[in-house]
Amino acid sequence: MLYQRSSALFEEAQKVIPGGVNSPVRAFTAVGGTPIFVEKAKGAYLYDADGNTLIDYINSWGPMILGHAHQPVVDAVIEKAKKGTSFGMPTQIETEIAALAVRMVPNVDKIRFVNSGTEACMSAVRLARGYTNKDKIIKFAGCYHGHSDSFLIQAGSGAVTFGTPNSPGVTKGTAQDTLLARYNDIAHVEQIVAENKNEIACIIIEPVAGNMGCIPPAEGFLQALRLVCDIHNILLIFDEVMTGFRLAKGGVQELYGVRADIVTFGKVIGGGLPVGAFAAREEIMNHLAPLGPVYQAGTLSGNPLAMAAGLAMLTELNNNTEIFDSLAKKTEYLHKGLANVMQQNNVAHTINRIGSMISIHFSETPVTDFKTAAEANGENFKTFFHGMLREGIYIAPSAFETWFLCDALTYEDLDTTIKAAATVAKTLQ
Ligand code: HOZ
Repeated sequence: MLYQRSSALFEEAQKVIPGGVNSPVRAFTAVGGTPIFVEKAKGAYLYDADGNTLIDYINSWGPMILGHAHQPVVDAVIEKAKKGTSFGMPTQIETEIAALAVRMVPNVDKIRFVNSGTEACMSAVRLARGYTNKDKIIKFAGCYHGHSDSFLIQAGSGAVTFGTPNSPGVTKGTAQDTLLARYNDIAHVEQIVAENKNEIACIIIEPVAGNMGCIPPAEGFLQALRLVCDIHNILLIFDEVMTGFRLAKGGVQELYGVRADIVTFGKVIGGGLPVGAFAAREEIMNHLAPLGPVYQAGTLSGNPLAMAAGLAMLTELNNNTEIFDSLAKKTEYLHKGLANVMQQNNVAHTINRIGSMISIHFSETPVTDFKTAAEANGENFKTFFHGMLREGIYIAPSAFETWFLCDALTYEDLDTTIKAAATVAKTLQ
């Protein structure tokens, strides 16, 4: 495959955009090489600036669960755009998507739309602090809740990919209110809670972690967290930016039968347009301005194009919940195929999977938290990434990310992917 045009475009971009990208992981720094510039995408395929076709396992980092340029979503956006693209005033479609979202998700009465997952998590924590009148929060090492200051403490995703899990620019004052726990380690959470009695407003967690590769919660872990929160009057925030409307209609709350106090969304809820949201029971949400004292606002919040894309997407997922099962089956098929080729070539590996989220760590031991994810063989990951790319398969350019499957993928695509992995596995240690 040739990347001449992508290389030239990257050169140009670097002159006017820091690192040539608007989000760091895209720069390929972690795996080396030149980022691929996309021309267009349709269904499960990306078409790049050099005329290459790639099977896409990122799907814009999650939103495109039905595949790229899905016709009902595209049509909804075009129709809306003809009527104006932003008003900064209420529109009926905001109520329509809000009503649908709160019907689909358990334990929430009201939802507020924002523009990104970062904004959703940042606002959810402010709401939790305002509601409980407490300052400290617990987050988990390797979890990523966007790039707002409180969360850039041992953060996953791009932050750890670039070796800055604690970013310069975050003040000591902010950092001291973020307490750090080990994922899947309830004893550690209990210890931190005991050491900070009556000071913790909320525990925020990716209930299925997706920013250190894919790491599902250990059995009983989410239930135990719920109990700790109930006992100590702490709000439990599920960051479902990746998992919401992807793993099930009602997300992880539905899948694991565990209730969260506040849930944050992004990605799928916007149908590929910039949308985030946070939702909770009425008594919590009513603390938000204009009803309550906790301030949060945005000119483009509830933007009509974004709402139209999100509504078309959620409507389809609500009407056809079989998609979640069919995606899970495809992901299981891919898992088995990849595991087989790695075993046949004696490559140490761990594949974690749940629903349509999957990732591979080149590790002999189970990957259950940030430490075990970070101990995996990074060189093998780089070789694997570039090998797959040469074979026409696009996976995330970092081991600290998850692959997201889309409904447009066929079993033929999956077989092509497994065949590619068989070729690449021969080059791994
Ligand atoms: N941090 C994002 C994924 N976890 C990457 C977003 C992007 O580069 O588009």
